[in-house]
Amino acid sequence: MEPLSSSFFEFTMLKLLFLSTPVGPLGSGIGGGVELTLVNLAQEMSQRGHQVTVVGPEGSTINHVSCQEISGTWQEMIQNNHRDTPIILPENSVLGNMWDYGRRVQANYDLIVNFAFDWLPFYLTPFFDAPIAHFISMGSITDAFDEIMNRVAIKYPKTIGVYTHSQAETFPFNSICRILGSGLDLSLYNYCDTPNNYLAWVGRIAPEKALEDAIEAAERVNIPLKIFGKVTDEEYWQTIRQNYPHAPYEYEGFFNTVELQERLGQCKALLMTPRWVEAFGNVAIEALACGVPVIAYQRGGPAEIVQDQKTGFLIEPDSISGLVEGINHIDKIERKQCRQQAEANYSLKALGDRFESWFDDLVKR
Ligand code: HBI
Repeated sequence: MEPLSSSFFEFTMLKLLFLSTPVGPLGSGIGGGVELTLVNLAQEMSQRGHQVTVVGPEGSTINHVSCQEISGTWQEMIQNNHRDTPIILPENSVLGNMWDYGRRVQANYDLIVNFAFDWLPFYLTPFFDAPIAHFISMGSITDAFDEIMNRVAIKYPKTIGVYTHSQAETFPFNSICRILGSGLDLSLYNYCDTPNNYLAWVGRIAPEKALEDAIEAAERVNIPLKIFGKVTDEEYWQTIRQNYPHAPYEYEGFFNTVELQERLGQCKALLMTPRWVEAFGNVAIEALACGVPVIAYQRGGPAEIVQDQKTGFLIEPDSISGLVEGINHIDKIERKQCRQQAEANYSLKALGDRFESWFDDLVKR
């Protein structure tokens, strides 16, 4: 007998309110990978007939989905905090204002989805009538924040979603997280079979991403490194520039998806060198979608994405000579396999299916 196809299971159409990250407007790139995940998911859910409204800081933009812009002061990036940093909210906080808006309109929605990696939405959860799903985009950073997430995880099981197992393992509530992965609109990414002799590095330019390791590896193999992404820590970037005056790198800037994929596709490999447990690494699947193999440290999200020796290389963490070895063997990887992996695991359909069934479970309860 044929197995039941997934379309056999009909989901009820939902009214969804997505509350974005408060670190900057949606579309600016300041919010890193979670911006891309939110946009992709909002568009896919709308496509499936759900009614989606996105709430974001003033200046936010998203195509084909209604967007409510909220004024106020942006939230500081939490990755600059230490374990014992207390919770900080600025005057006229955009995060506070976004959640005030959510409270006022909650009766019009079946489910609120939080994309902010911040204390306030977790603290507010019991005060809301509407159910709230929290999609968290980073690993554990501070004790105070872990504590409030843990309370929500225990009181409202399965309402916390994460990208990967390794990300979940950084939290005390790892066993009750929903693992959701990520996905892309693959039709926007062109497969490129004939790269130039360039390496790529993509991400927010900040210390936890350890761009300096990629630059050092590029210098040793003497292949130009193209750097894509927003500088979110200017001091760090200036230090890099001083420390590597002769390395063959070029800073290209921050690009939208269409422009990025065109440039990224022409590179021989993507280097991913995070010092921390990267929750996922959307840039890894963007590279794979273009046919670009990924050379990544074997920790965090990239270690769950890259198929070692098949779609890239997993390297001993923090080893520059490991990166060099990966680069020297890059021609052993078939670029077609990379695109195929993206199609199998990281399509919009795969992303939509995982989130839709999560939302459906939460609304039914
Ligand atoms: N910091 N305070 C705060 N809130 C966020 O939502 C947040 C952040 N830092 C980074 C971040 N989100 C995103 O870049 C994720 O993609 C990691």
